[in-house]
Amino acid sequence: MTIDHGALRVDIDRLVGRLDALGEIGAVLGPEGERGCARLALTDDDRLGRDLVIGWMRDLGLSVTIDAVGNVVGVRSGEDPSLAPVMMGSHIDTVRTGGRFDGNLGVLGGLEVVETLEQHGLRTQHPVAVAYFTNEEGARFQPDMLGSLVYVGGMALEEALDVRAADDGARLGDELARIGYAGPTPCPAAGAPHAFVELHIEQGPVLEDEGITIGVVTGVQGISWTELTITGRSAHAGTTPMRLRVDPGYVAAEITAGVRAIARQMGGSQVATVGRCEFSPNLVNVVPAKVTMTVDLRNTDEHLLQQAERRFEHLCETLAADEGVTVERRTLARFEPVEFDERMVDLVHATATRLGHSTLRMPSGAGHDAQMLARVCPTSMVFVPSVNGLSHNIAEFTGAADLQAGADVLLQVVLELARPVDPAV
Ligand code: HGY
Ligand code: MN
Ligand code: MN
Repeated sequence: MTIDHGALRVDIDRLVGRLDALGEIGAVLGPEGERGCARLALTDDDRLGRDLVIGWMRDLGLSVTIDAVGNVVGVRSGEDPSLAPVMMGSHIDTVRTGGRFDGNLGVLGGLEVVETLEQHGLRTQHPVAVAYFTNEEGARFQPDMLGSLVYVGGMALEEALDVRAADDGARLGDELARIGYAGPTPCPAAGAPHAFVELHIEQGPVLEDEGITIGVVTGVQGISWTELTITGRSAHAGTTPMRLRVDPGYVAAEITAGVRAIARQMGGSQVATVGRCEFSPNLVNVVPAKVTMTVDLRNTDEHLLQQAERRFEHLCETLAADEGVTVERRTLARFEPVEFDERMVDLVHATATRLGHSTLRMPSGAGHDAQMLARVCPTSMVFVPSVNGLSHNIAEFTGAADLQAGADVLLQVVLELARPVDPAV
């Protein structure tokens, strides 16, 4: 039977149906009708989401493996089993104020590609795989992209299993066992995929601002996460003169403003964020004893990111000396910028153009599992627009037409890489 491979398109209603079903697990409904999602890694909701997706994988006849850090891979056999699979994938864990598309689209878009191939009885030379990786967000356990980092051999399994959760101190390995996802498959993975393609929402405003449908992702910017523990001296808020205070709360505020100033002065792609800041004892009439906070610095250029890190470090040292506090630093994540394989980027670009979509080559501001898979195989990403540029926000949204465009590009890219057995028309 001959099939016009180039004319194949995904079933957008089926894809949106799965996105909605998965989005109901850990659903967070907002006052304006926003429909977000909170499924922090290795929580009971994460387990429910994992179970649901594995069920869909098995319904599609995929052979499913779970590895020792909880990464799940479903494989559709190819004509030549000796060939490495073309892999699609992303993550299904979310941040606490997450949306229904971040990560989920890359996994469920991959399942939709598989189901479209099944539906048309289309066989491929290479096996085709769909994966979801553990703890991509890094919201509960750091670093982010932990599962895919272990998968590619960038972090030792034992080290990953011993990571403690930022919220309740739970050990990652214990949580993995508790939810039943400490799998038997060894990691790092025995062999690398033939190629890896990740469909993802942009999570920023660029595509929407420029009226572009497909982001052709050229790489991922560098990430530097630091946790600071600032220790001062708790004292009475009423009786302690300002000149006698050793106030970590003041230092935390100066660091928050200071890293923002560094990013503003450096310009370009430099960004700086203080996302977590916890006072202790956190009481209205007590000069704090201690503050724990995080600083997230990113830049597309490694040298500029190092420059931002040096300026941040100098700021901490100067404030500590002036106020008399101690500042302990702990690196939570540090990844250099990644450039994707030029041929893969060109393939995404040519495919999106062939399908008639507007395109823009762009780096990713967010971290993704693709930046880890790029260490072991040719990798690229397909972006679709985020309404109002919002993500890590329960108002995150991408319309069906853009979802369809992204999934169709994914389908055609994977077809090109996996090589159909049936002759094209
Ligand atoms: O932080 C990030 O960029 C990703 O969402 N983990
Ligand atoms: Mn993501
Ligand atoms: Mn995210």
